[in-house]
Amino acid sequence: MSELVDISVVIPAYCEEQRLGPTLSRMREYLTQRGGTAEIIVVDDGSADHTSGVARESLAGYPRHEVLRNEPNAGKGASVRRGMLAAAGEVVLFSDADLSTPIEEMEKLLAAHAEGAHIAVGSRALRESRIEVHQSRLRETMGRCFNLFIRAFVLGGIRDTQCGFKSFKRETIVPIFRRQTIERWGFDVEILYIARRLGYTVAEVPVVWRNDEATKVNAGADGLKMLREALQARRLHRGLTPNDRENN
Ligand SMILES: Nc1nc2c(ncn2[C@@H]2O[C@H](COP(=O)(O)OP(=O)(O)O)[C@@H](O)[C@H]2O)c(=O)[nH]1
Ligand SMILES: [Mg+2]
Repeated sequence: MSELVDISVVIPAYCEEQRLGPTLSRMREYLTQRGGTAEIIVVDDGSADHTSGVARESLAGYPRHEVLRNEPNAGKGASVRRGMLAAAGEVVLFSDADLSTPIEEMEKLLAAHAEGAHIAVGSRALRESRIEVHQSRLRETMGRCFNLFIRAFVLGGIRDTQCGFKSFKRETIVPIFRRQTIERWGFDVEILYIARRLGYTVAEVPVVWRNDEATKVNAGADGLKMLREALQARRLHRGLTPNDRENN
């Protein structure tokens, strides 16, 4: 691995030639003005458009960056896993390509790490969360139902498992992401469940959310599949204990 940096930002991107350019410019600008060392990793997930080209162009000249590409499309979960395992940050954040949670919200996650959390997850479901642009009514309702189900049957204590803005301290990354098996939308629940079994502390942090209406998620079909995957994750990892942190 290359030398460590303060923070890595991993962006899974599937057919994002429209949204990725502005996102990367904003991230570059923000990370540059905040100082310290940072790297940006884009994982182009077998996009049929110019996602990789846009990523390379937008990141040209930025000191530390990487554009990885899956061939063919493998899923958001698979892409996040690949980026996380390639990252060199003391803290590694993954963020959606549409910046629905603005990049400056990372300071709130970093504050949670500074207070001792191994993992910090952005949340749209806390009283202090600020939803400036909502998802569709249907999507929001399905998200609520999904979270209720997850809370009851898989992972108590976390109100929003699905926000695409989560950060991890270096030491947790290999133990968690090497064990991740779910390659599509259900992966968030799996990595949080593994984290819980391994005894890592997870802080749920209220963030700003400005929904971008373009979406690749199909609330019905993907939602059902995610429920199945969450139960599968529980079955698969329920035997893990904190002693397994070392054996991965
Ligand atoms: N790697 C990968 N990422 C995807 C895929 N579909 C969507 N994404 C990424 O996942 C993130 C969230 O997608 P988005 O369509 O905004 O979902 P929504 O905001 O939850 O409706 C974005 O960064 C997308 O580029 C996929 O098949 N593979
Ligand atoms: Mg989105």
